[in-house]
Amino acid sequence: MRFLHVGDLHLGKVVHGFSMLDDQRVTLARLLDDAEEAGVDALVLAGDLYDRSQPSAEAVALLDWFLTEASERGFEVLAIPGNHDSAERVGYASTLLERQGVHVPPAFDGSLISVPLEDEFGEVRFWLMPFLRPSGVRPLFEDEELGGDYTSALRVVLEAQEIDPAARNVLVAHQFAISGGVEPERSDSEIAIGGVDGVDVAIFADFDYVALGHLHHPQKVGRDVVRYAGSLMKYSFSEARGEKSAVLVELGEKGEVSWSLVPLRPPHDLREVKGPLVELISPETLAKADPEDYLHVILTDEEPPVDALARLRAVFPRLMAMDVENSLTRHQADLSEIELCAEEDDPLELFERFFEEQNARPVSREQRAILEEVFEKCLVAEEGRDAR
Ligand SMILES: [Mn+2]
Repeated sequence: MRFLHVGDLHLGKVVHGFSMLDDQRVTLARLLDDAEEAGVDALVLAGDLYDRSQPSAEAVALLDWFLTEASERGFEVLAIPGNHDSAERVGYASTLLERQGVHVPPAFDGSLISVPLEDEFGEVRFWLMPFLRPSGVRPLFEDEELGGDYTSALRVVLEAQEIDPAARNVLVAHQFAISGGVEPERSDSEIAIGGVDGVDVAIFADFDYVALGHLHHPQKVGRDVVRYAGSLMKYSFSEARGEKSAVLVELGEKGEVSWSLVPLRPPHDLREVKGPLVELISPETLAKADPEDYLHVILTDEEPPVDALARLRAVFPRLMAMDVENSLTRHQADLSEIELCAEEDDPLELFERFFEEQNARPVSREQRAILEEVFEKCLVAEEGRDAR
């Protein structure tokens, strides 16, 4: 049995004003080709299918296309809603979809649906656990004394299912998994659930493979076969370094699990570049990496040209953000320590001190002349008003 485990799709996501829809479609199309080439039996989608609980019509159309295409190529699809999804909306028509080999759980009522798939060694059960919060579990298990922690809530849910530990079982879940108190690596495009959201992977001991969604950086948690596939694409600058992948999992007889990473192939990368403007837009630099990529530019010029943004946009059509990092910005980091006392000081002197704190240099003689003139005019105007 071979399946491809894919993490957070976030269809319809907008990153720094850029819709990811077109790139998501291309990435998914390439993924389907890779799945076909690898000869997989199933696609596992571990939650956050959409970026929002009320996705746009375009995002819905994209998932529609993807599921139809996957089904037409003969893949079984096992999908769960994540914390970004509305479980009810994602579960729409799930009974009908099941007949086409697309398995999505209906709204959670205390029992998990499990999908049996067959191979030469017998049956593999895929357990589909939608994203759960303790508050959603407690009312369904009133005999248990459940607190607010995720581990106990999910343990109760799993213990209530008839899972045969001697058979082959795969869990699909969308939670914040931790192992022995060690927290995995996070990214900025995830939304922290907050509080005691960690789920100890010890409660997943009966599963031969745990296909996780929620964290956007591909990684294992504890056992090698408890994995986050990571997100479909890079959705924040904190993900610029590192690559995205899906996990190709192969199950043999009970106890035999192997896996490898299948790199995802988005049409444009998301990168961070840093340096002086002239260097960043020089032909040499532009030849080294695709200027059509999504970019976060960090300018290091001491005095960035006023038209820097326009010049960057002229060569980088997918410029997402521009920041400046120089002696001035470094200095401003500790500006909060300035103490200015407006009561006692001469306004001009006060301004000079402020200028120096902010710019890390005193006002020049020319600037001082201009300041004197401006302050003089202000004072005259104010006295005039007072006299009236
Ligand atoms: Mn996510």
